[in-house]
Amino acid sequence: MTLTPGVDSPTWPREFAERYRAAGYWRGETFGGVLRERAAAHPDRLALVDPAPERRTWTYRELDERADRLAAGFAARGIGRGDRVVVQLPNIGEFVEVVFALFRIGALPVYALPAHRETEIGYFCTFAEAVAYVIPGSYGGFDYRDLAARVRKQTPSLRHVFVGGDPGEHTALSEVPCEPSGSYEGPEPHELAFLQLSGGTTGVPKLIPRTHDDYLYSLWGSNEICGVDADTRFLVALPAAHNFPMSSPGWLGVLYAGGTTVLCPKPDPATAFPLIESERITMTGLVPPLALVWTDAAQEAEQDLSGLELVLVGGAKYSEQAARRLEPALGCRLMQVFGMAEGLVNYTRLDDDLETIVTTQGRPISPDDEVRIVDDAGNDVPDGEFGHLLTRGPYTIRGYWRAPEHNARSFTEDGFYRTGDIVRRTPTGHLVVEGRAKDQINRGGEKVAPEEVENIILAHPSVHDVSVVAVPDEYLGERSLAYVILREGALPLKPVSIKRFVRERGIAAYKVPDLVEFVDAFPQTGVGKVSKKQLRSTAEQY
Ligand code: AMP
Ligand code: DBH
Repeated sequence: MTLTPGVDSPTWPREFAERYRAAGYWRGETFGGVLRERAAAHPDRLALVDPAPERRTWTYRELDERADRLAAGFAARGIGRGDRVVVQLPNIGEFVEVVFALFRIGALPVYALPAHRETEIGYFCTFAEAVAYVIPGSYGGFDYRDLAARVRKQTPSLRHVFVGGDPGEHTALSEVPCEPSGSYEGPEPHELAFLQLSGGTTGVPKLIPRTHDDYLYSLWGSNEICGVDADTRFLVALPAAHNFPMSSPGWLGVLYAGGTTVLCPKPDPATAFPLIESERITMTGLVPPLALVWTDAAQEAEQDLSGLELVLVGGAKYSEQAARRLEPALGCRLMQVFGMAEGLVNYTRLDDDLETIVTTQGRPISPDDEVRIVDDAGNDVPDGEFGHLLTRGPYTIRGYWRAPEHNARSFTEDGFYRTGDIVRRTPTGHLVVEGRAKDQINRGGEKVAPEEVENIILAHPSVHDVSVVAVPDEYLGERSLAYVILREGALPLKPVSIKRFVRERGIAAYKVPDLVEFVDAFPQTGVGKVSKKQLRSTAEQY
């Protein structure tokens, strides 16, 4: 289970690491150490609020102590430095306790989304050789304990399942904490802190290795840009495991600054607006479809939303028209954010003019974020023209976890990450996202890798071939459409039976195709490959 630096996860060449340290970006801190320092500096300040079903709160001292006791309990069960632990928790206080406990002992959380099912979880546990898996009991109408039992059978490395709630056949998280004995050695700042998930373009999701040094820089860099400080009261409206609400500036950024994080169980206005009023929320982050819903709902809201100072919108393209409506409707500032779990994050700035805020997706956090915009042949395009976005910098990974072949395609030889996004740079250095070259569907911020869904549909006995593409959608931006060719002689099928087949395989619901169409053949490219481009333009008619 040992990790080999540079092999399991490619890292920065030494001269880059030295430069990032010398520039003061990498401060030599760890997550566990930061919480300890904040708890010492302001023990009684409120760190965390979990409002449902009854309001629970944690001061910095309480969070620090909880993390310590939980860390000691994990260590006593043999979980240690470098071990991977799949954490699949919704927006509940246990999420924050668990990840800080793991940070402290140097075990690596692998952040699964609550929507993930057997296909994804089984893969994460096997591929990461996870030793433990943390779940809620039953949540949102789904029983994660059954899922864990099935995954455990197929994953020899998995020794523990911890449950926040009624544990059933597994171990209750509440039984884990014990007296801290200081028997473990914490991680070094340059070591991995966790594995984040990529939206992906391939058959299986990629794991993104982030270090304490690099991720902490993205946090305090974001805090400076967004004006996060000890008075910030941040609402985590999106799933807490997602990179955007975690780090841009997110709940981790807010804890770094000594502010207060409030976990929102659901992102709809009926749940979020009362919390904005009662918890005096000042800041939150939303994906574009949610921002639209909030903008509309604010007109008739009975709650006092006047405490809200800043709303960040990102994850998918936010239309200019929608962006113009947000500030007047919610009575706060808007900031667009264009980021990726692999690293690079761009923000519009608080002092940008309105036109820049509503028409661009911002500029990078760091003066040392290198951005190249290139044509198909890899040559830089003149400023102002569209091209492929490549990037490298102090918080952008140099490669995915254990994926050398994929890394050879996704990174240039000199370490630039090929984002797959098509962008243009304005004279002020702001980026405008024009589109995407990668094979991915962005369903209102939730990313779907067509190949992953295609592989599942191909397993259907009546299916000869399948191609999954994006269809424009007014609300989500994009939805998914599966073009299916049936086997010769197969009985006709209804779209719903394909959807049911995918769902029954145990996969996140947002990956089930929104639409299914049966066709006789796919359009081909010159060399006889399926032309996704042409399929997409056919799909535009939807
Ligand atoms: P991931 O790599 O899964 O973290 O997803 C990051 C991707 O989301 C980016 O590469 C973009 O394709 C997309 N994305 C994120 N924010 C924005 C935004 N503000 N506008 C357009 N696309 C975005
Ligand atoms: O979409 C993303 O992955 C994303 C969007 C905004 C992100 O990772 C981020 C900000 O940090």
